[in-house]
Amino acid sequence: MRSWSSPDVPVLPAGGPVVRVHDTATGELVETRPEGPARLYVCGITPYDATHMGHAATYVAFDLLNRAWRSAGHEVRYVQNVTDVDDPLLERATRVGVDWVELAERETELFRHDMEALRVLAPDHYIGAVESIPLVIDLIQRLQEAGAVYQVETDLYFSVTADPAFGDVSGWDRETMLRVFPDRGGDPDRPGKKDPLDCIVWRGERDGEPAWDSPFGPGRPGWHIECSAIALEHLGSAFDVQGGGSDLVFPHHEMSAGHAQVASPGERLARAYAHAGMVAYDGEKMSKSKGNLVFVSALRNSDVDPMAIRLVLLRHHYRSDWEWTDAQLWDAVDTLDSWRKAFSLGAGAPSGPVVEAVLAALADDLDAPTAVAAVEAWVAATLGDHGLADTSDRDAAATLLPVLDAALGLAL
Ligand code: 5CA
Ligand code: ZN
Repeated sequence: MRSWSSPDVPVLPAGGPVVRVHDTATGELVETRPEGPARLYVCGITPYDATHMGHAATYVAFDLLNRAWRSAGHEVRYVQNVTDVDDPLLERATRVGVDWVELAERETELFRHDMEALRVLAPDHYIGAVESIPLVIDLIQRLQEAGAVYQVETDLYFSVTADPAFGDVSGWDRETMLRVFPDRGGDPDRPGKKDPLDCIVWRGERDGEPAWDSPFGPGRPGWHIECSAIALEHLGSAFDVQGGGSDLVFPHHEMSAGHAQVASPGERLARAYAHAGMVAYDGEKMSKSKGNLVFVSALRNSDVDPMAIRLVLLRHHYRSDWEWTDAQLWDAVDTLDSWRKAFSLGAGAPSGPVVEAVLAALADDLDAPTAVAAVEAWVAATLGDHGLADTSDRDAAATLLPVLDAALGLAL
């Protein structure tokens, strides 16, 4: 499917440091050591509603990783999916009386515009679930050959016990898995299942639902296998980072990793699993199902500077859970005003240490708040807290602006 247009990224003269990210599977910061291009898979939207600030925060987080790798001199191969057929999308389409294909296309198009406005670099491969059905079928057949698939009525399930490493991505115990599973698309109580945690890989056709032919009868892909199949096809196994929000740790990333590992024993899906914190609004996780949403497109339509939205997101560490408030947006608008004023002077406080601090912070588990604080300190010194501006660096703006653009995605 069509991706969106990437903004140009200025090429920085000095190479940035080695990039470290927090890996959920080990609970540790790990150094990424890409062999050839750095390979990144980030779970994409289920397009039944517009992009909210939670989505935006997650995609901006992994955009920082993409940018940090580029700053470190790596090429990046970036893949993202679109879950363009799944239960929530079909339910919403039925409820509002629109064709599910139309709904998915409309919301995906809105998402592309939101990503462009926020200067999120586009994936090289932007792949829908529907167009990946042949890949899903192949992967299910490999799982069948490994004896990891069984049938319940017209549905096919993946046996989690077939994966000796099951549980390694989340590190969760069985009790926690069982508690969370039903809220995240699982069906632990379905009669006929071998293990309550087994997940659907092929859902047989139901009345009124779309279905595609397959060797297992008409139906559609399960959710987790969609991401395994797309990632393996476009990145291969043991790619550098799989990313998504922390609500995907279990079951989604656990199961996707399980499918890949059982299909190719001894190989892991990703080397690191990175997760962004949840953005809340009005006291609860922002979610399409709860409806407590702040949409990127609504702010864009009211002429809010998308760079101010991006700055609000950057001021929170990607791994923290936080709550969106409008006050943070107005504060970011004011901050950008002062930044633009400082940069319009051309000269300013010494820029070298700021460049270093920004690149070091982002390479250190995408620490955007520390990077932003370094810029704020430079702006304060340049504008002069007490009217005594420090303008000792004649080329400060010319040095810093491309770094803000390349590393933070902020074009002023
Ligand atoms: N299509 C699947 C992934 S394959 C999906 O989870 N779609 S989604 O539209 O529900 O979410 C898209 C991305 O936004 C996921 O990475 C999800 O973890 C993240 N996300 C959803 N809600 C929030 C939130 N409130 N805060 C931060 N990230 C969120
Ligand atoms: Zn996914």
